[in-house]
Amino acid sequence: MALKLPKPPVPREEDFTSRLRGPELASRVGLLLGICFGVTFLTGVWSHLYQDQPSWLTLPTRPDWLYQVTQGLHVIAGTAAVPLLLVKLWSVFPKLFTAVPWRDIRQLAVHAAERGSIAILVAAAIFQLASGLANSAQWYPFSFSFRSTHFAIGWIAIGALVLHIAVKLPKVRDALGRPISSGEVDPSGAGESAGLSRRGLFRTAMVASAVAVLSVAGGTVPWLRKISVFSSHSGDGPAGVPINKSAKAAGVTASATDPAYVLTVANGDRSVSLSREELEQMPQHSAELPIACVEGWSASGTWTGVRMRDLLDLVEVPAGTTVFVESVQESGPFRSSEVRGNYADDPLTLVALRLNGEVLALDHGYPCRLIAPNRPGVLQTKWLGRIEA
Ligand SMILES: Nc1nc2c(c(=O)[nH]1)N[C@H]1C(S)=C(S)[C@@H](COP(=O)(O)O)O[C@H]1N2
Ligand SMILES: [Mo]
Repeated sequence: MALKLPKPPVPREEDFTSRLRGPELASRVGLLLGICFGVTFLTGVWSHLYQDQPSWLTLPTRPDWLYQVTQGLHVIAGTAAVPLLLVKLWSVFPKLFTAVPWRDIRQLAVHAAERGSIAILVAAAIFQLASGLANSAQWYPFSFSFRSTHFAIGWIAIGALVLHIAVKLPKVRDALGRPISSGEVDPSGAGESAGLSRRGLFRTAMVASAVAVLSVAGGTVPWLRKISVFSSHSGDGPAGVPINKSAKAAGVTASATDPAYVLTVANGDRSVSLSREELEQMPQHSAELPIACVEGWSASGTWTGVRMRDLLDLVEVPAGTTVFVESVQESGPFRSSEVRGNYADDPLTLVALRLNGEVLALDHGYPCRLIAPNRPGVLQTKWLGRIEA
């Protein structure tokens, strides 16, 4: 005979009695969260503009550190949002159990619309933070394309957020106007001062957020490197600059060290091929420029090599022409990139042969690599084999 167990009771909203919860806390954490999401959205769209540059848009080559700063902000704001989102979700959790107005069809429709939009917001926010963190740790436990998915869900998240703020604005205004501790009554009757206060919880959330930021910010801020335990690229690479993809991983070791290696510069049917020695004999220029990886780390170095413009002059490429650079790497999404005319002509855009005074390491792109100001790391193509107008 089957034993019939009583169903565990579903809690009601009133069953959650923590005095720490309340709109005063939810709205304050929500405000900080809104700022973080706003910053990540704007800096994220900015980053996509560089990587899928529309033909009508000319991005500036200066200031040379601009992309490094916007991408650093993107990762920092996203990381800061993680503890805030957890506290925010906890603070409104009992709302999941508010009574459903089954009897009134209109109220039911309003209820369903509100619930549905919040479900989309929460799911999108969790997805963005989780996928962004995984990407900055270079961990891809998913099979979808990170970049296009993170971009698409970013629009959904910001849309749902704007809707949410619009709906809650009157409530939020009220709650922000009241002191954070208002209505904070301990149901046990122990009084306001017992245990953690709502203000204490809010401060703890901000501290947790700051700690999270410090744990990754060393990937961008050199003097934080030592304490950034979660920054995946805090270690040094050759010449003091981290490596993103090694020559071995890219499968270029043989072709990059081949004694017959040449860099070909082509413009229609005109072309020249230069060995590494011939590149070294051309006028050399130095520039201090960062590599700013979209995965959240960045590092500056002094790069020395030949100006892109000088190479293009060898085959009479007119000023302002967009060129393509191609790696000897045979496959992989970052094996080539487009260099717009204003970038190709900029005197800081180099085909680098050296980094910080040393011959470019094989992993940094030996025999030569592109380095240009204000440009995402993924577009700083390594192991160049061909430049084509
Ligand atoms: N050919 C080629 N170039 C490439 C890559 C690559 O995978 N293949 N990775 C890019 C990325 S994502 C970054 S961040 C920079 C990193 O350069 P570094 O390894 O010298 O620091 O190289 C870029 N150039
Ligand atoms: Mo990168």
